[in-house]
Amino acid sequence: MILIGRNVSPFVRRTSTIMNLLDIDFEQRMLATVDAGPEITKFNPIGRVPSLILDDGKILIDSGAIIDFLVETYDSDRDLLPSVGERRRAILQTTALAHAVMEKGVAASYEKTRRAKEKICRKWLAHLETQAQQGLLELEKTAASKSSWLHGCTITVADVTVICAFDYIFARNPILIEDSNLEALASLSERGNRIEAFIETAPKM
Ligand SMILES: N[C@@H](CCC(=O)N[C@@H](CS)C(=O)NCC(=O)O)C(=O)O
Repeated sequence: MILIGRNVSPFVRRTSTIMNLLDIDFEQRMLATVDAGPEITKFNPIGRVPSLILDDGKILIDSGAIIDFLVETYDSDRDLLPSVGERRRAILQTTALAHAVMEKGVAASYEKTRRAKEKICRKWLAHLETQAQQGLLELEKTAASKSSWLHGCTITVADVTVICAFDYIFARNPILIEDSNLEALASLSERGNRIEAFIETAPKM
């Protein structure tokens, strides 16, 4: 299988980390949306990453759809995401919130880096940053109320997504983390980043 995209993208990183946790053998093509648009568009008409090229040539797009396939195919015990029930819903809710933090963090980063300086809309940027920060504060409450991983004593898709979201914001917009008191998230990230699956995907920002 071939994963398209670099781990500086939190969406790509959550996908590659899950592939590592599931011991999947894969090649990763480190294409960046900023300078490899036409190449990336071959695998996703919208030109976004990640995409996953399967061994039979089929292509999956969007981290959520890719992870759904990976868990269904390679996680026979459904350790990363149960197939039914209340715990599944709780994991998906935490994952959705962390995914939204990623979206707002990436949008804020694009506002700053992909526009001419005089065209940056400060009000919109502040709005995006507030949204990312509110999401992190809510995730902090979840993390602070748990003694182990976010949804039980084993790591799940929620932990992976939260850690990738936290690390992305910390790298791109550290003031959002420093301004909040996110000790439980910081300690979750520290714990995750000691695992080989995360060490291998740590982005070089
Ligand atoms: N919902 C998608 C979001 C993917 C996404 O927005 N990726 C960014 C990279 S961080 C991208 O490709 N941006 C380029 C663009 O939107 O033009 C997912 O979860 O995979």
